[in-house]
Amino acid sequence: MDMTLVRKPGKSSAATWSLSDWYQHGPDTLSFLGAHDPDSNSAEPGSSATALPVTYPLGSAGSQVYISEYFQGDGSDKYIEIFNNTTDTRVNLSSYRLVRIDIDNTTGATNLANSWCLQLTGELEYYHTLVIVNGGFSASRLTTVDTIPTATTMDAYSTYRKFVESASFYPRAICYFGGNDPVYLVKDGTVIDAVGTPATSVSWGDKRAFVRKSGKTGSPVWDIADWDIIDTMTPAPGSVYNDGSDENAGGHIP
Ligand SMILES: [Ca+2]
Ligand SMILES: [Ca+2]
Repeated sequence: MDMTLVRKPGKSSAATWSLSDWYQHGPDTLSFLGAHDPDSNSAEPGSSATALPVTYPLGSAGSQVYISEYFQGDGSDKYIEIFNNTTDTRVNLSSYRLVRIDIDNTTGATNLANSWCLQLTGELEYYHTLVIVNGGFSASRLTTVDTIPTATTMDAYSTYRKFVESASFYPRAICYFGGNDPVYLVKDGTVIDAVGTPATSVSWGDKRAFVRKSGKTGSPVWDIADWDIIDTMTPAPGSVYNDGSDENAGGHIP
């Protein structure tokens, strides 16, 4: 049997081995190495980052709700956009979480202490987006983000809203990703969508925005071919923000 087995949440040692106690992954799946979450429901917002869903198994692809945009610009100009792809269903987000995994820029090692999980709440109207944005973003640079109505709490019924994370809450926020820190969308304990690649020091997202291509939906394993790539800054030296690179914020064409 050439595969990787990860014991399921809620399962512990048993005298008789049962395959049903284990999630089955492809051979040499290393993303769960060094961490285990005995209860995948234990990670809540504001909790310590000790029960992070880096241990969550890969699930089926997210087609109802998925990540529609990732944006990393200058400084704290960072956001993640979630899209409700259903045509007639207001989705309750309480079964969804966003997870940012901090990866060391030099060694490529996973750093759980600086990673974070955000429990989503409230409802998201069909064909609308929820934008999670770093509280330190520049309103003069991210002019489109600035115009999106702000949800005061994530309990607000959301049509085209942004949720602003605290600017002084590092690392307890999603929008503190660098160029090599993947972001996952987790539903009911399994990863249904991903931006980025785990455990590499190679930068894939620095000063870039990724906009999900029309016709593409969620995928638990990131494929850069599914995304349009936008350079948010001119190349160094003298790198400056590219005006309008956030123009896709808050809207999505599925
Ligand atoms: Ca990093
Ligand atoms: Ca968008």
